[in-house]
Amino acid sequence: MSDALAGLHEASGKVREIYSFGDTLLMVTSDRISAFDVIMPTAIPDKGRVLTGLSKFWFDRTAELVPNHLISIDRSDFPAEAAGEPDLAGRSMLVRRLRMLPIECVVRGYLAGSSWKDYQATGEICGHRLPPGLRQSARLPRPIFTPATKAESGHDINIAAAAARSLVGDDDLFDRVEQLSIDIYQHAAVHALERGLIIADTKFEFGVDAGGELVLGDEVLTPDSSRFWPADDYEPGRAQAAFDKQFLRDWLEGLDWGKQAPGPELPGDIVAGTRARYVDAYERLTGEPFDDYLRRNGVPPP
Ligand code: Q0N
Repeated sequence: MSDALAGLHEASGKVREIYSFGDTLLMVTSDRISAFDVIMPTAIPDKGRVLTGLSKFWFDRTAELVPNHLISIDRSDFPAEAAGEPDLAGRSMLVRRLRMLPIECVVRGYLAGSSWKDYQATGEICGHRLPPGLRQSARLPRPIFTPATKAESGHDINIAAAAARSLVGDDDLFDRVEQLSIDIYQHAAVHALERGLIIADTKFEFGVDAGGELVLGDEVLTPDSSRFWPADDYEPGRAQAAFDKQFLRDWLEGLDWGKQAPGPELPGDIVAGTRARYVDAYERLTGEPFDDYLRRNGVPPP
């Protein structure tokens, strides 16, 4: 963290830091990476910039569906304390402070992760009855909304629609959040598939602004908030390789490591290969060379 921001720190996530400037927040995304729920001791250069660039791309593309909290990723728009910090270039979003809804708005288009387990056990996911005979990783007949809350540990806990509704506390607001989540996912999933990526599922967070308007917050449709699968090796009936982390996970699986912190230092080829996959996701989804993003945002060449 830079000294200029030290007194403004508001919250830390596994990967992100939030600094407070009154009515606005600065969300800074690091290059940290987790695998099997453990933060690795070695960073992936530019990962935070890829996530920030993708959020910016999707905020612009979904603004016609819902207003969002992003003010700017341009350092010249940041408060004075932050504007001169070269480390923030390309990895920081100045956003409006919202009153966040206390649910994670998960949308699933495919049968992966916990939803595959739930479906096998009950034929349902989060109260959505699904047709019998679906295979692992199958595309669902339509995307479903499966809200969750965050446990103290940081783990997500799926909750029933009724519980999510009462947490939100306003039936009309809940209905809007559900429909918007599905609409944003649909819009993005169509775009991604045209560029060779399946968005299997994703998580949104919404808030309400000072004027009472519903606003999309957090990061959106990044590899950290979504499961991206390469469309060209998609095959239902088995688990799919994660576009961004599979290379790292495969390497970790070959080690004698108990999946408990601390994780192992990552070798150069694993770092470079993983970085290349994040950059590839950026370039596929946005159609823009990642170097252009770096230059446009004042990131000095290495
Ligand atoms: C905020 N988080 C992530 C909700 C909080 N625009 C904003 N204004 C105020 N606070 C936040 C944002 C944003 N984005 C978001 N923390 C603070 C944590 N979530 C976890 C789920 O509940």
